[in-house]
Parts: sequence; structure tokens; C-alpha cells
Amino acid sequence: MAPAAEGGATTQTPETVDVIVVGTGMMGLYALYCLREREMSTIAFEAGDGVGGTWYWNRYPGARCDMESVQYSYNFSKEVRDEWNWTHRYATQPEILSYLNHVADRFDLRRDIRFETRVTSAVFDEKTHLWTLETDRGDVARARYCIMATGSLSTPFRPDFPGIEDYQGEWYHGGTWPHHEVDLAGKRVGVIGTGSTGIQLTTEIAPVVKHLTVFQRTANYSTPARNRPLREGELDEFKANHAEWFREATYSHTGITSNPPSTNRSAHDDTPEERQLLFEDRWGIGGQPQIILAIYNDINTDQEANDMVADFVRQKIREIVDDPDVAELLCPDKGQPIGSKRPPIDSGYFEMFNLDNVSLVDVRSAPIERITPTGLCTTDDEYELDVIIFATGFDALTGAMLAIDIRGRDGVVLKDIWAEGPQTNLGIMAAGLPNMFMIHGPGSTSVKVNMFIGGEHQIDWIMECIEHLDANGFVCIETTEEAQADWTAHVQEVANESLQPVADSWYVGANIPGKPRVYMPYFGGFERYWKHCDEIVADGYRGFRLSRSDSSETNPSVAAE
Ligand code: N01
Repeated sequence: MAPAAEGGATTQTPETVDVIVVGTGMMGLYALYCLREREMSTIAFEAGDGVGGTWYWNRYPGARCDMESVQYSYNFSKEVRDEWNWTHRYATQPEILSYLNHVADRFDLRRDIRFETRVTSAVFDEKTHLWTLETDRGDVARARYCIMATGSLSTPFRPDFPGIEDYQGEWYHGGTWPHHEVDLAGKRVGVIGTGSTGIQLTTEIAPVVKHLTVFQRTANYSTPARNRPLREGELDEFKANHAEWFREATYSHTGITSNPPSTNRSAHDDTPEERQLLFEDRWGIGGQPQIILAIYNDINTDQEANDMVADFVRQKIREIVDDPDVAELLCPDKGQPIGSKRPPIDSGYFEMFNLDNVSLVDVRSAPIERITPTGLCTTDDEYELDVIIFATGFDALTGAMLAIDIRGRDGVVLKDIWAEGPQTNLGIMAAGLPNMFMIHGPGSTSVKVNMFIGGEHQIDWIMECIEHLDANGFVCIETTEEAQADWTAHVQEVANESLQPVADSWYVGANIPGKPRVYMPYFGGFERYWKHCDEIVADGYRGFRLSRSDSSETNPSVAAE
């Protein structure tokens, strides 16, 4: 491929394909599969040297999925389902990555993928109706459509502590964990962050390190994963009943089913004794967060109902952790409803704090000030560390899109239009960016729903849309500003009916300094989302402007607005 000419202009003739896919995680792969089925020409750009996205990058010790592996799988291919056998209730990162590699190989998807290539810009040409994408390796490629499968949690965030360049030890981020073996045995290790990554990672490494210091800013409600190998017959039963499961998941809020399911009654309907029995029972069963968080139907909306579960988890933490001061520090504050930060599940996290080689440091009362050559300093102490691990999360939902210089119609720049928070229609399109589709974009169910079911649905919707455009002689589809404003307002309204926006979570961008506080995912539930998407199509792509090459707008629903 030709190098970039001086001044950034390129000298090569751009390749032109029907569709460019950006990212080859779970959904980039499915998009490639769908495009291949339709005999559309494609190029996929992938920053990593392999497929898998999240599961390619997050290879830290202990990384595993906290949704049941049988449900956290593709649904589009019976063959893949039949031939792949998950081993555990919750799969490890290597197992999930093998699965995604298997799918890439099975459908020969790699031949369209340019690895180790990061897209740097995407510019729309109004005359040709083509997008031109450039990469950090000098590729220039054009396409009529772009599918941005760039991931929801794919832009790692590391706080800008001064001194890191002079640190003499090793440091890592959970989201960019090296491919080589990292030997932590016998070392003094500090882990910053107690989200899902920090909880999984610390629990895994505590037994091997010399000393583990956990730097906690916000305590987290974590519940037992109770992971185990799948029982004989369990997998076969799931496969045999997949159609029923799929239907139930499709008509659910989360795209996930839980066993036992919700009681579907209010927490106020039970006596304290009945609640305690139920909580104890579910704690014993453990598993994906819904097992406990969906016991009652008002935990997400009613502060008192939420407090009942939260108090139970705090009670459990106090029972498990020997040192009462440490236990108190590990109990989340009353002002943080359970479930308003992404709930982790664990395999002995609280028990870990009873080990002699593990200590907990509260960096809310005494924040980390700087990294020193031999460790780090908080405002009231200094810690000697051979290794520092940042489990400090991601610039979620918007980070990956905003890392690309995206310029659409009439000089629209994505960074500008999202400056006050993301605006989209359905989380699939943004105004001013014709023919650019996002998967799991802000305003879609994304991280609040089974990412496989939700993502497959979006890609199916996009494929149908492209077919509709082609069959009817349209060259462009673009959301109207009005429909985008309505959808963005609806996303906020729905979130505000719940306790979701209360905590300082990555859902609202609170983890990234300067990021506008906006609840980003759609919390209206999967059933409501896909039905709404269907209605839009049935209404002739209501709220979308479909245009022919002479730019005439012929979408009747838009004309009527
Ligand atoms: O990141 P997080 P994560 N000083 O943002 C702390 C998915 N996931 O990588 O809470 C000190 O949740 C921060 O503190 P606070 C899952 O969706 C899934 O753990 O902001 N601390 C927090 O404790 C998950 O939610 C799995 O006060 C600082 C932590 O860093 C999402 O990815 C596994 C700090 C970041 O927690 C992100 O999880 C892993 C500072 N300056 C991840 N800055 C599965 O099992 C930040 N922190 C599927």
C-alpha cells in the first residue's frame, strides 16, 4: 500500500468496495458474514493482529464473561451452535477468543480483514455518495456504506497520573494486556480500580503475588459467580431448545434469561423474612447479576426496593470479610443504588481480603497523586510496587467513534455534534453521516442487553435497510435531525424513570474527566427496542431521509414531517 504523501495527502488510487467494516470483534465478524452472504464486496479494518475485539484485547488474568456462555453466543448459525461446545457456565477469555476465531475460520472471514490497521478518518463525499476511510498504515479505501463495529468498551482509559514515565517497574492496563506471559509471582503488585476488571483480576492474582494492594475509589456490589463446568446434558438441552430460548430472550428486557427467573412482584409484596430467604437462596445459586438484581421487578426503579437488595449485599460483605474496618470500606455507599454501576460477579473477591498478603487502600479519602519511580503516592502515603495494573476502565460507548476523525455532509464533524453528549437515531445512525451505521452505538441497547442478540439484530436491520435502498434505487439513508432529537430525548426519559443514572458510572461518562454527563445506552429493554425498529421500517423508514442520486427526497414519511 502506498505511503502517505507529504502533508497527509495520499498518492494512491483508493480501493472501492460496497461496504467497509471497522472492527472485527463479535459484531464486525457477523457483519462480514452477512455481507459475504449477500455477495457484497468488503474490506474490514482491524487494529489488532487478530479477530475478537474486546476478547482479543482483554486478556488479563481471570478475564471471563459474566453472562452464561450458552447465551453469550451467536444465534445466526445452527452449524456453529452444534459444533461448538462451551465447557463452563461462564467462559474464560481464551475460550471466547477461540470461539470467535473458530467463526472467523469457519466462514473464511479473514480474507477481507486488514489486521494491525487502525482507521484514522472517514470523510463523506456528497457528490459521489462515497465514504473515504484512511488508516494509520496509509490505506485509502472508499465505500458506499460503513459499518462501525468499533466496540462499546474498546478505548482504554488510564488516569493521567504524573510520573509514569519515570516508573521503574512494569505497568499494564487490563484492556491492553500483553500477549506474552506476565510473571507476577513473588512481586508487590498494585491494582488501581475495582470494577469488573479489577475484581476478576485481583481475585485471580492474589494467591501468586507477594503482596497485592487494591486501590479502591468506589466500593462495588459484587455477587458470587459460582462458576462451574457445564453438567452433562446441559449443553445439549440448551442446543435442542435454542428456538424457545431465543424467543424468550427476544421478548425480554435484557436478551438474557435467568434461572431462576424474576418473581415478577414488587419487593414490597414480601415480608422482611420472605425477602431474606429469597436473597439467601439466590446468593447461593449465584451467577449472572440478573439472578439477584431481577428478583423483584422494582429493584431498578424503586429506591426502597433497591436498598433492600443493597443492604443484603452489604450484610454479606460484613459476614465474609474478617476485618470490620476493611469490610466497611468494601461496602458501597447508600447513595449508589445496586445496578446503577455495571454489576460485577466474582469468584471469591471479598474472601480475598482475608488473605495476609492483600491490603485495601481507600483512594477516595486520599487520592492517588502521582506515580513514583518505585511505586505510587496517595495524598497521605507512599506504596512500593514492582508492578502497577490499571483496571481503570474505558471511554465507553463514544470513545472509539470519537477517536476517528469522522466528517459527514455539510461539514458535519462527529466530535462537534457529540460535544454535549452523543445524539443518534436508534443508536444506529447520526444526523449528517449518511450511510454510516453504528453497531452498539450510544442510544442503542448495547451494553444493557445481551451483546450477541442485540448486535445481531442491529446488523440484520442494517442488511435489510441496504437491501431496501438497493432495490428501490436510493443511494443514501440518513436520520433526520428531528427523529434523532426525539430518540435521544426518549433514551434520556427512559433512563430517568430508573435509578440507572444516579451513580457516577461509565454509563453516564462520569469516569472520563470532562466527558458530558449523559446516560448513553438505551434502557427501555430489548423487546421495546426491536419493536420500535420494526415499526420504523414498516412506516417506510420513518425519521430517515432516503435519497436518490439526484438528491430528491422521496421518503414519504419524511416529506410529511
Ligand atoms: O472498568 P470500570 P472495568 N483513581 O470503569 C477506578 C465490562 N467488563 O474495566 O468507580 C482511582 O468499571 C474506578 O473508580 P470509580 C463491564 O461492562 C466485563 O472494570 O470511577 N480509581 C473503577 O473502580 C464493565 O463494567 C467483564 O470511582 C480510579 C475502576 O477504576 C466494563 O467492562 C469483565 C481512577 C474502573 O472500573 C468496564 O469494567 C471486565 C482514579 N483516577 C469488564 N479512575 C465481564 O465479565 C478510575 N478508577 C464480561
